[in-house]
Amino acid sequence: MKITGVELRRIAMPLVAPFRTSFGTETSRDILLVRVVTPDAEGWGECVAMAEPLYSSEYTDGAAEVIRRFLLPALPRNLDVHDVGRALEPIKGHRMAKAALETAVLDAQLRAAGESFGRFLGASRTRVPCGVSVGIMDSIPQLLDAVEGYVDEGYVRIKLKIEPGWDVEPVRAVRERFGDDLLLQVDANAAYALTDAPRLARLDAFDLLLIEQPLANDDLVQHAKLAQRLRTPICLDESIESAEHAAAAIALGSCSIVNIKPGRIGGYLEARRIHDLCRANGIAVWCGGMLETGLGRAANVALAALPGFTLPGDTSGSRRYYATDVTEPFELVDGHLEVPAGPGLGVEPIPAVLDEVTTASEWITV
Ligand code: NPQ
Ligand code: MG
Repeated sequence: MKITGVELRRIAMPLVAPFRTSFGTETSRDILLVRVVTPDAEGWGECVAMAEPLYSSEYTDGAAEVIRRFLLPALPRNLDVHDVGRALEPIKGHRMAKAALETAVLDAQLRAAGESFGRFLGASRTRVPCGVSVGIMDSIPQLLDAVEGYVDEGYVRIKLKIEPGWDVEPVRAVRERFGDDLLLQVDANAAYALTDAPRLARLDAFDLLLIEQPLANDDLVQHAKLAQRLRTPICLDESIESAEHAAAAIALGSCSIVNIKPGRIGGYLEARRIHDLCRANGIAVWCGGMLETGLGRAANVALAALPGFTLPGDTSGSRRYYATDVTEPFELVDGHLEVPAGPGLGVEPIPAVLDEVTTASEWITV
């Protein structure tokens, strides 16, 4: 496949409500979209980097810069998506930028071949059960109202964002209000230290599916120590940036579950490798989310349909985050999203919506 050119497009997507985590409050997403154009087809990749480097070291402006200055010049003239990872390997890090570019190449290649993401990746289901991530709120009554709304919409699993000062009480309140059958988990986004183990052990009383990323990103050894002191399974998110990190975490006993976010680990091919590795080692995986539009969501839903994804993901419906999505909205049916079956991502940006949210566009001839 030969790439003629690439568009870097920036869109501004206001969130339906502020989303507060232990690293900050987001009210709007500033998203970089990569459009790869070939003679036969074009493909889209959504970069999951945030405007500021708060979740990871990457950020939107930096991702655009590394794509235009280093990644595009490193791509071979004639390429297959399987060559992209190796071609980009000399450039260190910048996995979210690499993932966006590789995904756009993959989408173009699959659209040209008439094959869907799900089929290419090895999906074993036509729909996936969906969970929702619920931000930190100002009060427990406000949290209970939010959770009730999501339960009523059909979400099959609730994830509560936690931080020191917002952990045991909100979890207890949700468990008491919605009962023992609710699938419930928490995500700390690295807000705790190993010295908080006694506090985190109090969460053991609430029968959580998992606690996600309690400690710092680079602390696999401390996560292994924490795992010895908790009954609640530890799931890693930020710590796992590659299949090698996943292998190290498994060997050390740092986690028993992995959150797979293709952006964080450099793309869907690496995501499939981590899926395969975890499956072979009896480690459950689930698909994380980064407040994607319908473009990123389509690919995530396809990935979440692989057989090793045995826990519901943060693959929420479009309206969880956006009043108007850039594609046809993803809508929950009976707590599930359907895996798109059309070529490539199986969804298209709606031109009028895309133009309305676009803040900048740059065409690069390759
Ligand atoms: C997580 N996602 O699992 C992330 C964190 C996160 C759905 O909880 C803008 C862009 C805001 C990316 C807020 C969910 C974000 C973001 C939170 C990612 O850790
Ligand atoms: Mg997380």
